[in-house]
Amino acid sequence: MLGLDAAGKTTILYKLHIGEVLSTVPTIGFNVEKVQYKNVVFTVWDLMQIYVVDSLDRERIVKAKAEFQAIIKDPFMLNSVILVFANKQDMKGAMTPAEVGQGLGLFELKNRKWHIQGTCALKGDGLYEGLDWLSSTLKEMRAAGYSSVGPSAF
Ligand code: G3D
Ligand code: MG
Repeated sequence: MLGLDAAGKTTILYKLHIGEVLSTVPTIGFNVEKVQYKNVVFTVWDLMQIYVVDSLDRERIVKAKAEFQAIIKDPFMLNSVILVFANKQDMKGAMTPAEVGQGLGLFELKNRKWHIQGTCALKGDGLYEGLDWLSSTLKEMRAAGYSSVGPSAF
């Protein structure tokens, strides 16, 4: 999970580890390298990337875009699926998920599986919708024959 400082990463991880959501959804297990959700184990570093954006911070979206584009163009990231959390949707004046997607250059991405999800990490809103997308997308990819995902030359 990546994103600029104060985007909400720690808050999201807190919610997913030990927050109230976890106590009501006991099927979730998390550790640094692997995420298990609905019987699908995600190996975080090779299958997916979660990028968190502070939707309130219009000034830093340019910086967030530069960081995001550098990450997803890394050779090790070329086949990974990308989930973007447009966080802090509870705040008045926040960019909509579509505006965040525009700001990051998501809509110009070719041949990548991506999804943008509005979230409020403080309440946990949207986090599970995002993980549901990852879960079903990774299942589809496995069904299509990807046993592991990485640069095709390897
Ligand atoms: P980071 O780990 O990406 O650096 P944090 O970000 O999770 O530490 O969050 C930075 C600040 O944003 C924290 O505020 C946190 O409470 C707040 N925050 C995170 N997610 C949300 C959200 O969805 N809505 C709102 N309104 N605030 C959020 P503090 O005051 O503790 O620095
Ligand atoms: Mg943090």
